Amino acid sequence: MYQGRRITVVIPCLNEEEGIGMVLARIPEFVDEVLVVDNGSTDSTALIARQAGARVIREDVRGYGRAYKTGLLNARGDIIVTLDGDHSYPIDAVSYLIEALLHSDVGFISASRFPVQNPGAMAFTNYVGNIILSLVTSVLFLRWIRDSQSGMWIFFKEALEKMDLRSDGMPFSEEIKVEALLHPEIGFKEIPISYSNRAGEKKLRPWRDGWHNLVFLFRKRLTWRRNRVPLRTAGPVMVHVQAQSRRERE
Ligand SMILES: Nc1nc2c(ncn2[C@@H]2O[C@H](COP(=O)(O)OP(=O)(O)O)[C@@H](O)[C@H]2O)c(=O)[nH]1
Ligand SMILES: [Mg+2]
Repeated sequence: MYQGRRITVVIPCLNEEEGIGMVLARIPEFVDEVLVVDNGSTDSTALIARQAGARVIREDVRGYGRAYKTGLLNARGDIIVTLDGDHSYPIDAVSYLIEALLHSDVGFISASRFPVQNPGAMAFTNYVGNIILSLVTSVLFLRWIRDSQSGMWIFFKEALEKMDLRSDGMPFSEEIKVEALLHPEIGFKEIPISYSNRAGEKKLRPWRDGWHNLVFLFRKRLTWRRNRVPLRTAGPVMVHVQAQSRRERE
């Protein structure tokens, strides 16, 4: 519990046995629930996570977005914090970022890895790719975003009811930010964090994933419908309206 709010940390993991133990050991005491979504790992990620006290949820269908969808559906907290299982995001910043969320007027905070504080932590190809994808996102959706690919987010769970999240793959990261950015009732803000070298082997394939993420942004822009949910409507009604409009679209 943090100031009367239940906190859930969601971590998608695909073979992260080298990092997950270090991540879980540093999760603050006030976190109520830690969900590790094991995306079909063939190493001891699940075992290490269970031993460290996390709830492990198995999701056999591969994909970063798919793992997140499963984790978020199972999250019971009022506030959700996400990060990678590779020990690259600053766990020590969790309390500070929750404070920032509670004291801001937005429902979604993304932890920005820019400006880069530790140049060795991000390969040059990834750096350039991140800049291009963030610029394209900013131009397409007419909102400034510095790090569209960050995997660390802090948000009120109720924001999920207002989102239309479709990607099962790496574009999920940019998609959730675009949904928060554009929804007038959520609100979006970025706060810089320090980012470190990942432990274990990289899962991201820069060229392939970069290209998919770029194409996804254009498709998202073309299918985006403004005000598809009415403003100032209560949660359950909103879900209903959103479900209707989604059916209309199909
Ligand atoms: N790329 C990828 N990552 C996954 C998948 N399922 C879970 N993950 C986890 O998602 C996080 C992000 O992947 P990572 O390689 O660290 O990407 P990067 O941080 O963008 O370089 C890691 O904790 C992965 O273990 C998947 O199918 N693909
Ligand atoms: Mg990572």
